[in-house]
Amino acid sequence: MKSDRMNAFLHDGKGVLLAYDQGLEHGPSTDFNDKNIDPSFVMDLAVRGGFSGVIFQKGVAERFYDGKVPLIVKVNGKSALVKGDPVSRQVCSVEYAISLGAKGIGYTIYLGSEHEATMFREFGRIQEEAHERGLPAIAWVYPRGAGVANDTAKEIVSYASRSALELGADAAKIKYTGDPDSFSWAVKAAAGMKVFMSGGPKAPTDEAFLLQVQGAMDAGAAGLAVGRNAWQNANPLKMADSLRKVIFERVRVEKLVSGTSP
Ligand code: FBP
Repeated sequence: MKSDRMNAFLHDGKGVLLAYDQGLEHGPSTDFNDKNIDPSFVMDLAVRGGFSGVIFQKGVAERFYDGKVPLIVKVNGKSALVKGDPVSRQVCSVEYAISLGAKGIGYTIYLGSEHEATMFREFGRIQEEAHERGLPAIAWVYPRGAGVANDTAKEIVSYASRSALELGADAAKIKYTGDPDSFSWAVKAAAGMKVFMSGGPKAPTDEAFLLQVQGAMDAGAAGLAVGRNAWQNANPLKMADSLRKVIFERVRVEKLVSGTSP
């Protein structure tokens, strides 16, 4: 039966994780401003915003992780500069991530890439090592490459969550399909493995983003792993507060927005 390795990141089975590896994945000029380019700003947001986990690459963890929120170290990564079907290779060992304080190991798999076999094999090794050490292996499963036409289609997103299950992940971070109905199929495909909605680029309004999160939760997600929609927000603590209400208390977004939430 499934284990409770994810418990370090969950309250009543739900969690909200703050992701900050975009400096490598996208480059600082794409996503950062004068405030959020400083990893201390995001570490502080993770603590004061009540996040259930924070996600760093090892270099940021080494210098900025303060131990106050459970840590996930992303152990693979790539830049946005390489073209063609993506491959993201290991850049940090499980052992080293643990020495930095990691309570979870993160790994991105580009499902459908011509290099997926490389990432499957590497994730397999990392997942086994993480489990031997009692840590969860969290798979970012992003369908991508020439063979993937629409990475938010129901059949593609459910393929992502199911692949994470089959590959032994304790949780999968997947893109939102756009509505609770179709996302619930991706949750079902995960067969009890925890599913986290991936935040994505900043939504036009706070309400629009919160509605996506609500939709994912209505569909049975365990929570959210968010980066840009949190630390790019003009008032990130208020956004964090709203996310906690939607995820943990299941306050409806309409109530939050009209200011009549309990
Ligand atoms: P966001 O909420 O900012 O989308 O962060 C989630 C995340 O998975 C990050 O961990 C990662 O850096 C980024 O998205 C990758 O985005 P993409 O591959 O879609 O460009």
